[in-house]
Amino acid sequence: MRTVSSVCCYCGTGCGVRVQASADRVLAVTGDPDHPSSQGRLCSKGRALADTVRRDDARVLQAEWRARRDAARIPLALDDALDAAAGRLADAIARHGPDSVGFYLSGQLLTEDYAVFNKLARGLVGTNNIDTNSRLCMSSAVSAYKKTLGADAPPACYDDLEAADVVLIAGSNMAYAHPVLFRRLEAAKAARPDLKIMVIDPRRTDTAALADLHLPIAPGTDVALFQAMLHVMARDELLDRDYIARHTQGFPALAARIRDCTPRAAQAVCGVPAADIEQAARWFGRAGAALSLYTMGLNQSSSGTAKNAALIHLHLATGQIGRPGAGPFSLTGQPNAMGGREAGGMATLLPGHRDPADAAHRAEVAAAWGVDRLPDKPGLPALQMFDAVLDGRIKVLWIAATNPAQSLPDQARVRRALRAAEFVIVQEAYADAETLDYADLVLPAATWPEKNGTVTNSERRISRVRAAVAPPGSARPDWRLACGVARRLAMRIAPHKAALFDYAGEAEVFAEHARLTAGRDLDYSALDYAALESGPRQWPLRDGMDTARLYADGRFPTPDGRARFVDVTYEPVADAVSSEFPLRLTTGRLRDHWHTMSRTGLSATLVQHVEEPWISLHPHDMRELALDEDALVRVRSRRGAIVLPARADESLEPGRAFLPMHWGSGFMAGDGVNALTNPARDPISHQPELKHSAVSVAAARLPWQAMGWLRGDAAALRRALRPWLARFAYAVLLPSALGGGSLRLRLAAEAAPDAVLLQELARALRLSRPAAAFDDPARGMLRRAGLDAAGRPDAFMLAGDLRAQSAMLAWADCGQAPAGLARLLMGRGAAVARGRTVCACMGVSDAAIAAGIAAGLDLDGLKAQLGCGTGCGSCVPEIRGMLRRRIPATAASAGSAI
Ligand SMILES: Nc1nc2c(c(=O)[nH]1)N[C@H]1C(S)=C(S)[C@@H](COP(=O)(O)OP(=O)(O)OC[C@H]3O[C@@H](n4cnc5c(=O)[nH]c(N)nc54)[C@H](O)[C@@H]3O)O[C@H]1N2
Ligand SMILES: Nc1nc2c(c(=O)[nH]1)N[C@H]1C(S)=C(S)[C@@H](COP(=O)(O)OP(=O)(O)OC[C@H]3O[C@@H](n4cnc5c(=O)[nH]c(N)nc54)[C@H](O)[C@@H]3O)O[C@H]1N2
Ligand code: SF4
Ligand SMILES: [Mo]
Repeated sequence: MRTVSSVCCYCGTGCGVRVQASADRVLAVTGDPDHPSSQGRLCSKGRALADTVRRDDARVLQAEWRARRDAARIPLALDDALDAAAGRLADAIARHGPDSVGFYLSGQLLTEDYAVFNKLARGLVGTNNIDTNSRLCMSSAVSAYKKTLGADAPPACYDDLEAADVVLIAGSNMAYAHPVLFRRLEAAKAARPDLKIMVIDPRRTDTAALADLHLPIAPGTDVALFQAMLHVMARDELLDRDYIARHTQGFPALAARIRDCTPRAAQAVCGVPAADIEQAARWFGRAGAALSLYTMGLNQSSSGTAKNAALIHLHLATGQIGRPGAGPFSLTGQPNAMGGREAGGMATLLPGHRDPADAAHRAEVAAAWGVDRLPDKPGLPALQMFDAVLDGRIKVLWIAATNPAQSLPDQARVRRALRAAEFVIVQEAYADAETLDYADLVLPAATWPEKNGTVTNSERRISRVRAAVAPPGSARPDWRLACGVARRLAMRIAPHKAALFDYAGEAEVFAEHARLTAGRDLDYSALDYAALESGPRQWPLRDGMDTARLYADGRFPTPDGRARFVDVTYEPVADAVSSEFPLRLTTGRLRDHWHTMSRTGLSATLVQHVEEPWISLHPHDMRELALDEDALVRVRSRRGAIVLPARADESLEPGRAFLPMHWGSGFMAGDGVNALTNPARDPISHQPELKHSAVSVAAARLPWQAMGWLRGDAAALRRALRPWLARFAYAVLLPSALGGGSLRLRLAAEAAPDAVLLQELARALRLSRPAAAFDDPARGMLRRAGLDAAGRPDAFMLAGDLRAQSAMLAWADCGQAPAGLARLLMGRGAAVARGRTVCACMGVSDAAIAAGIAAGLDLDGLKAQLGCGTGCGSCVPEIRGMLRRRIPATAASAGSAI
């Protein structure tokens, strides 16, 4: 057994982990007390990492390809697959030129992966068509940092959470998305109750629950709010005129612009009381140290760059930057979106924070790589790349470590593009990612914890990622797959370049990349793997020393050393609400799921927090639409529709709706959440407006309903049952912890399926010969339960009549087969309320917590008696919410989960 130090592969907090492993098994993952960014803390996702490590069929274990689109894919030796990829690329380049190739990569790649892909795309293929899912994530933050501060560098660090006396959280639900940082903020607030926290979010999230002031802003209107705050600060003389004069430029134009941006005017746009805007401005303007933390509520917007800039302006205008506790701190989403920005892993960037439009920058990179020149034609950002695939400009698309058939907006269009491409290469680690449906060639990728490399977290800290086990099957690290194709492609199109991809290992790739940062704002050219052995390092390195905070001297990386105010104006969201689409839908994250769930969906612990997708609506809208709790609804936007249950949620304002981003076509009928979302994008960052779509919600009349449950490995069962999703108007496959690991299935249709289809369904659910049955196929009813050889619950189905649902779920879970199974199936058993897990670490349900609250326990009492909240602490905000509301268990399941 050995232990390696590495980093959690989920969010940009970048917590350090220790991985205990035997030859080919990860035994345990714990927090690394020596990691300076996290000091041993992990959230529920980090603690469940070991559960998601798979080496079986849940993984892509070998390469596959298909000769024709209508053929099934067949396994292929890895060498042949790399040859095939090189052959298709060479062919496209020869026939249509280098820009007929596109690379769509991911903020979850390691810096070494980006470095090699970048050299392959720009240095060998000769195209700038290389972009990543960071386009959906961080690109507005990048654009705004560059426009205002002169370089793409978050100026603050995590220690500023404790040093600040005002924290402004905008468009971030860090209680869910950056839980370990939120833990620090909670602790800071507990230690110093006068620390002021403000949250700007259309929803009253668990993050907002910690705030002294919550501004439930109308989606998309942040610029108006920030400009009004600046207006108040100017009016009340809270600006740092001296800082503005000495360290910035462009303020007069902005000052003129905001003269009319009164809080009253902003109230009309943002739906936030003017008095609260005044309050927020005064707190910020009078703060000793003001820190802002912001993420997708600002970035994922058709005015994302303007939103970011308008917030940064508040800091520049008050001199709240470059000091402990002060600064505009954009939190990174993915674990290595920062590394991607450093390595130039986007169409609009080159390595070392360089610009592909700058000839000198191109020449520097070309020289470092040993190639003559880099292409000067601008590359296509993500959405435009898919447009180019659709209209035939791009023939070969290579996708790695991202799942665009779920995560890109306007899925109908994305899927048309994937079908239209001549050749799609998908480099994937997990076997059930939706995008694999469109792959002509599958390359088997190694994943965490099988990869070596580096990542950079939100506070500019570079950590080593270390492999704990070897990859299973033919899977290989992403950079190696890229090198394998690159060498073969070079032999076909430019043999002298083949040697450019002969790296001895990750250390050599990193060294080449790090050299490219020399003399740049992020300079870490002094680093190599040996230097990183002593622990993570925070760029830029000056005289060999880390830098915790940037711009302490008020000098910015612009030609004149001054930061810029940019003249921004409020622009409304792209998708206007109308009588046909009257509701404002926003989308976002849940605490225990990661994106498209290819990994978190495999953990029996993590799937328990929120077991299924639903749309949240304000109770008033539920009444207006005459919807009962959990009624199935059809949600429509101008681009698509999905069917799912609706639930009342007091954390929303009337007229607004929320959907989690996690469920796609691999889990539900239809194209998933992004069937609805809008591809409209910010003109500067090209980031799409994933946070706002105008939608309508109406009851879906689907009277025939069914549910099923099967014990076993949820991933394998899901693969077997996935074809059923397409056969019903509403269908979901839900990995479940019930009975120690299982899959649930929910279906609904306008009319009962015929008897043949029902029997087929029963067979798929292992219920052809059930232990107990209560059938009436003519009326579409089949109620059955089966036992395994040991007499334990194995499967059940309730088709056409769901009355027995909660009794059967309890039966499935408790593992006993009562004599009266048939009675239970008929719905004559006692209904058992099943709790929802709130505390994932200790397995404590909402029912148990509600009972504790009813018995008079406070937070400490609940922790002591039930153990909840004593593990990673990710559930504490939710428990606090329950305490505040003193809500009963069933209502808690409905309301507080998102
Ligand atoms: N549990 C979990 N954590 C994650 C991830 C995950 O998948 N799961 N993913 C990681 C990644 S890649 C990212 S990018 C981050 C994202 O982290 P966050 O940005 O914190 O997460 P989201 O839930 O997408 O959105 C944040 C909030 O923006 C609000 N919002 C919507 N529209 C607006 C608006 O117009 N203005 C304002 N001010 N707010 C608005 C939403 O109501 C939501 O609460 O999370 C990272 N961490
Ligand atoms: N509606 C809506 N949509 C959104 C968002 C939203 O807020 N709302 N947020 C957007 C944001 S911020 C983001 S970051 C994206 C995320 O969207 P995606 O990037 O599509 O989401 P993931 O599920 O993380 O996809 C990563 C894929 O890589 C695979 N994988 C894991 N490890 C490895 C590896 O080491 N190598 C390789 N080659 N593959 C690996 C995983 O199995 C998975 O299929 O979603 C965006 N889409
Ligand atoms: S906060 Fe959680 S998900 Fe993010 S890096 Fe830390 S342990 Fe991983
Ligand atoms: Mo993201």
